[in-house]
Amino acid sequence: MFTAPPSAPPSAAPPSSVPAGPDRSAAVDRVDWPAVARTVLTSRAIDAVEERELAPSGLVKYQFSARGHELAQALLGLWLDHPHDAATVYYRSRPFMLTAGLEPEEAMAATMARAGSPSGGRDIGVVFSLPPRGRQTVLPMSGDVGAQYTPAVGWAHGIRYRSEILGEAEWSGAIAVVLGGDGSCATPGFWAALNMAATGRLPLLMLIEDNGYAISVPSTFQTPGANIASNLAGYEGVLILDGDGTDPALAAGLIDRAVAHVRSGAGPCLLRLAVPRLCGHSIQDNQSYKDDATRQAEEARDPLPRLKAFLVPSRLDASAWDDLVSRVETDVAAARLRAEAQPDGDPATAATRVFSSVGGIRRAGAASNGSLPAPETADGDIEQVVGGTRPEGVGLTADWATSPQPPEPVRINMVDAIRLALEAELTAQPRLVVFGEDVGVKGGVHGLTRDMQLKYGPARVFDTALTEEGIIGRAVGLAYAGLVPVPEIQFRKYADPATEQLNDCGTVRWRTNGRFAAPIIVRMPVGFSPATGDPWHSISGESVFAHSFGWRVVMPSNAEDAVGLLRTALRGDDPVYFLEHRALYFGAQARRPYPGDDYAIPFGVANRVRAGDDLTVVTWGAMVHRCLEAAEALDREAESAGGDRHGVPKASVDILDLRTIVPWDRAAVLESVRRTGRCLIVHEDNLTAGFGGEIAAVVAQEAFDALDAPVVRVGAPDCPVPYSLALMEGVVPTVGEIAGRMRGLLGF
Ligand SMILES: Cc1ncc(C[n+]2csc(CCOP(=O)(O)OP(=O)(O)O)c2C)c(N)n1
Repeated sequence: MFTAPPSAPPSAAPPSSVPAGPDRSAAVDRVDWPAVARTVLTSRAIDAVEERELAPSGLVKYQFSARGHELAQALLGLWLDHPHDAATVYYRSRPFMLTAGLEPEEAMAATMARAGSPSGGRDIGVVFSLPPRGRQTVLPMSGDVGAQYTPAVGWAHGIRYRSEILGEAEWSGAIAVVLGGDGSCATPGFWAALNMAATGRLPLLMLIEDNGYAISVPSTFQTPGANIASNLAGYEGVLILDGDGTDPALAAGLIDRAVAHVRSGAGPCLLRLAVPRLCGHSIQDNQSYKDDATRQAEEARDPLPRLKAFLVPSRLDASAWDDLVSRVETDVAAARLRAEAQPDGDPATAATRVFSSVGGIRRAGAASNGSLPAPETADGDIEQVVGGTRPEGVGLTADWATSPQPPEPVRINMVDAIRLALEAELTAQPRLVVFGEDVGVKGGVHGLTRDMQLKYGPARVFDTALTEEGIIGRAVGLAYAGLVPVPEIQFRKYADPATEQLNDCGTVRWRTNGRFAAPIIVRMPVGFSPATGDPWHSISGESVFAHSFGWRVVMPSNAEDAVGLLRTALRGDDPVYFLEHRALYFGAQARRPYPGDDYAIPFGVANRVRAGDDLTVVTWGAMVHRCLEAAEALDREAESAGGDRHGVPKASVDILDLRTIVPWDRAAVLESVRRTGRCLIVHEDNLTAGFGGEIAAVVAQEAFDALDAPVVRVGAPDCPVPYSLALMEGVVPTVGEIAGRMRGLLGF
């Protein structure tokens, strides 16, 4: 039976005492209090303009105030003075953004969706990111509560890697910071991050701004006893601090202690600061769930009058305070007019910057292994300021080799070929790291990373905790820190818990208007195994990935292609799903000679694995081999019947292995269909909304007049893959079924 927790929000109240620790009262004297006051007042003035004028008049659609939260954030920003400090934030973090260098004009341009906002009007105005402006970098946040945590862990890990493994002294002492509310403490991202930071002793500061509510739901629903700090008192490896975020001296002391702890390399810290939310969750929220007494108690804890009382007259005389107030009001009013006068973005640009401007597909002849300059975009902006290797000009390019070099006579398994390619890239790219569940000591559940840790060390090839959200979120943060992360998801189905991070990763470039990128290469086994199937390990599922934004989707059918495509992925600027078919890891059909340590294949170029004139077959992954077998079965039939319609003892079937689903080679498919007049699409993913539907639609639209027969798709029925091999025959397309469809189309 559901039992509601007590509805009173005790977390809104500050703790009665400050936890023991070194005396940080000296911190108070080091604070630039006029700067703190300016930030608090500026944030308050922007909120006032939006709440009273811009939102009611419809100019701001999503209005989120930070009233009550300002002081804690304004203080924290002062401590982030290392050039490689970075933070992930949330929608109530505008005061903190002002400390990072966000201008009031940009802030209001953002909420009014104007062209001059950091996202160019693409994202909600309080969903922030900001490349470094002499202060902390603000990494792209997500609209998903809790999704901000694990990328911050990745940045913390990146600091450790760059300072200790790459020996870049300038990264030493930097920290990662993440801001979140009390509601976010109930999310998987929070726990994954806490766990990873604590087990890795990573330099991460988690600031929890506890205002007692998540929209209307009191924090008693989020955390037992409503105080995350007291619950975590025994959590090993994390310094837990707790205090009143409206008390200037106390908050400054706690922040000073928290930052000093994390900077010293002693490990992460969680700092909970109790703050009042002096507004609705957003402007639409009338706070009907708070009674008058609660609201009065919150008003009594407003940090602004507390700050004034703290500063005036002992640190600032009254007239200086008044001057500051009126200057801020004048500045914000002027900034508002400038923001309002900004144009809207150009609709013609709305769908740009989804992928790298070089599309992850660099042409042969580009610099072979040197630095690449950041490309100029059409409007003259420099693209990709943060994330991946490109901004620092240290990335390698993939130069296309049309034929494998050097030719090796020995055919090897696809699993070994992928291992060799990964090792070659680990050697070539010191920033590349490989990680996931069991990939370290064990060498992966398929042995793909066998001995890799021995060769490259535990800093470059390592095990992770069992949290897919954590694996991908960490990868995203590592990519922001300029590394080349190659996370492994143990099986396709187990990417499910990481869905939020995966989807958010794909939209980073677009929603930051090209400024940030998170090129991560996610390897995962997919599909049935030759020994058995099952609903958990045997999913193919590429169409779901193809439907998400900003991802390249790669699915090789043999060892040689796997090497060439993996190299392109590892040297590109876009996130890539690299789908490795389980039946092909050790399957004889997929064996090829190792094509060499420089071999690369461009994305979006299909491979004609069999040439013919009467039927086009479009396929990928393990189905390539079944289609070949089916065509060979037809050859035998043609032979015994005395030849095909051309009198040749072969079925004239053109088979295209797409190799990459995003992008897919439309030109090759259309050229073939225009020649053959018939099209069969074969995939292992289930039929409804499978990628075959996309191809069929394009063929119908673009080559309708060339078709002599309906476009036919073969795929799994809409059910999971069964455990029994016998039952599996009824789900995964068989050679017999494919041959039957070929026969039907050839005879149409
Ligand atoms: C994953 C997810 N679920 C639900 C929401 C809708 N939502 C937006 S803010 C919010 C409350 C968050 O509260 P808290 O973390 O305490 O921050 P506060 O707004 O109180 O500062 C909810 C439920 C969301 N954005 N993301």
